[in-house]
Amino acid sequence: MAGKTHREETARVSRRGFLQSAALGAAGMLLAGKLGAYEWKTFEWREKEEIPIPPKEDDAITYDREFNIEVVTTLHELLPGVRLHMLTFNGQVPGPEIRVKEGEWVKVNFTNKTELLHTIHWHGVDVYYEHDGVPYVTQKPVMPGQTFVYKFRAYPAGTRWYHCHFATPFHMAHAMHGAIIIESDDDPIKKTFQYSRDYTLVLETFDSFFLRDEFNRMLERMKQRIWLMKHGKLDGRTLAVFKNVQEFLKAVEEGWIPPYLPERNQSREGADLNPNFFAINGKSYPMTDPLLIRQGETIRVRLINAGELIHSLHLHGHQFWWVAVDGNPLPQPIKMNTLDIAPGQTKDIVIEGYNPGYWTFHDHITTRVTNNGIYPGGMLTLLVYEEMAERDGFKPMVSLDQ
Ligand SMILES: [Cu+2]
Repeated sequence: MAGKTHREETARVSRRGFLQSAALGAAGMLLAGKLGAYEWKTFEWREKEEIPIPPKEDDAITYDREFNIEVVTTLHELLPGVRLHMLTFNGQVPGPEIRVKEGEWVKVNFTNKTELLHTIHWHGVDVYYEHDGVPYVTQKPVMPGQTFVYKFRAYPAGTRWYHCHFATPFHMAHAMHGAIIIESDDDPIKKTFQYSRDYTLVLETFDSFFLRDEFNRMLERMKQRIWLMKHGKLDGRTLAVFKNVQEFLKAVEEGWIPPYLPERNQSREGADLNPNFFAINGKSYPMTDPLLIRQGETIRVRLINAGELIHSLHLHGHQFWWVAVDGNPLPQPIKMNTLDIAPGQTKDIVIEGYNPGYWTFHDHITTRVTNNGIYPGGMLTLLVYEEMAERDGFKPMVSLDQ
């Protein structure tokens, strides 16, 4: 054991204790108190508390938290030499992480600084329906230059997210997304695992060809719109909003032409998305940030699939605990090493630091660990043991001349 620190030796012994406890079954629970040997139990479901329906507008409400979010066009660097024009929130990829406490009243001033229409949808948050961000259905789209104020009570606790809900492929292909983490003092995951670090990984897909083509098309449409406005051919009906189905049908009967009708000679614009770049928090490997852990430490990792594809995330050298889906704690934690996550979903995992090293954590669908087709890249990061990184002088890419 020469060269091992007391800390490492302690962790090794506790690891043995963990293995013994596994072998002893229920009796082994008496050895609890060390890494991995916490009590295995079903999460206690919280009593259903009375949640007031958020009022539409109420001067009596004091807002606990206020945020400003702007949609802007950003030249974002995924990797050295790979810079893509994207629509972003506050110029960041992903947008700013909003962290609030469950029950807090939140106000978000959302300003559209682009020539397109946008909204924000609070994905997985129980908001009043007029603040849900579905354009033409529950709210008018936020027009260029306009500000819309979203107001909601943060509920329920968990890993949730927000994104633009102006759901054309063009908007979905961009980076108009971010995490909203609603914290709770009653969080069963925190209580059970006592983790010391809390990571958020937003999983993203980008089609560089699609983005470029769509931006060019947008500029073309802007030219057309300016021409139409100059010639008085752009009126209110072009961007019509109807209050209900009856009103919509009446307008069609009276000769209003729905904008989605295909023209006779129209070719298909906006082919299917075929992402060639895959990112974690706005960066592709090797520029992805590593997950740092220490031997004996427990960390929580919140995964948010903001892209268009299903991912199959695999961690090397460890079994982790899957603890929550869509922000909500599972009835009990599940031990695994490969976790699938569908578009729109969030999943939380807990990793215990029991196997020092540099371990990859990546999408097991191998076309996603590439940058424009070249391996290694894309949706890949490392679980890095900090004490080793400090000793070695951490480099994210492995040196081949060892
Ligand atoms: Cu949008």
